[in-house]
Amino acid sequence: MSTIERVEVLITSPGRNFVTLRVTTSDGVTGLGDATLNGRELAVASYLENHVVPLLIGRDPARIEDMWQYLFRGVYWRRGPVTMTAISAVDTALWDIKGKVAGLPVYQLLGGRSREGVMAYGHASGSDVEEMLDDVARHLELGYKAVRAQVAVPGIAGTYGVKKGGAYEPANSALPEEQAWSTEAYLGFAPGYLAATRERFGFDFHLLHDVHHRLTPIEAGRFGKDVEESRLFWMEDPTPADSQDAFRLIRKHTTTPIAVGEVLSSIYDVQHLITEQLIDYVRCTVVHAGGITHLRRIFDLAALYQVRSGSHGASDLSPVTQAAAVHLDTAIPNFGVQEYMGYPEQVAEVFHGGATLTDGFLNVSDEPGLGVTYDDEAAARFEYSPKYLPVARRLDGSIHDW
Ligand code: GCO
Ligand code: MG
Repeated sequence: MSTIERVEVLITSPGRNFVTLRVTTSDGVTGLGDATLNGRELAVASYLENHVVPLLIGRDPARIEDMWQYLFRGVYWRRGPVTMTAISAVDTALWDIKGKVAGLPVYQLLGGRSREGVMAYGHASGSDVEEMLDDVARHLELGYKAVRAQVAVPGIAGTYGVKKGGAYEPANSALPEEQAWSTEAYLGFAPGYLAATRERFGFDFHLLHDVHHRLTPIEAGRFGKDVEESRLFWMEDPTPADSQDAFRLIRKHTTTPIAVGEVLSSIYDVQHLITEQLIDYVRCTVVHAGGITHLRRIFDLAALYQVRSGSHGASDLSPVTQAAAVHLDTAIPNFGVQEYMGYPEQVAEVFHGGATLTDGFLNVSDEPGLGVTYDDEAAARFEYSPKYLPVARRLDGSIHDW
């Protein structure tokens, strides 16, 4: 029997921080898993190094489900983003190994192809409406069929989702940047620019918008109602999902579809959202929601309730996660859309291969496993430095959800 012989926790920063787990078997097969938790990278690295790696050595890499149960139930302290990201990394690496051993791409192990390509949505943003509209035009020219639109709220410094310079990178400083927030200003402004986007470009593409947990349920109900004529593909994270019940109130007021899940890490966090049909898209990801094994379970539950997938795919999720996500998206029946932001240029020096975008659709190659390799020499050139996500304060100085 082949056993797990070596497990390495690799940290690099090619334009942004990434933690990667590499598992090597006694037969010399290696598998990669992403273990990046933005702004909390070393917590996961330490959890892996001190509490997970010693448990893996000598075990059978083929027993993916058993390993998942062992790491989830065996820990006693259940769930939570640090634990679930660590489990994800192990799970993803074992799927990569299984694919290589079988000589098959991971999507084949998951049941094979359900679609020819995975529709991606890109990020259009601007410091004002004109800039955002130009960015939407650029995305449509690039072939995107789905575009997310975000504009800085006038008079409010540092809105989430808006690029500064080349790319959008919210984890931008050694200590958290403090950004301002005004719900009134946002609610008075955002519906107008979404309408302007439809006015200029019509309805022949999918338009998305991220509320980023900023509203109360009743405010979200009003927002959803105000944007109904813009026929959004979804409004994302209209309110924090700490209370799944809160979404009932939003549903009473609007038919705008709802997407939730990027900060959630287990099936229990989305159980009622799904079974009560309080959302339309579940946005959990491979890296933060327990790997391919657990995300498949979430998507299968969602399929029973006509909820589709819409995995988080920001640039703080490594190309290993993107590839794993596209393998899963390719195979599941209830795929919705996949977020795709792209990466800083240097990322391709460290991570080779992975998902490729053509005419708005992502695909993975037929290489065995996930189809991503890690370049140690390149990785060594990019040293880790701590970077935090911002925090938000209301205009009176009190903390708001970022
Ligand atoms: C998204 C997200 C991101 C997050 C980021 C945090 O929809 O892509 O909201 O932009 O803010 O991933 O690490
Ligand atoms: Mg989001």
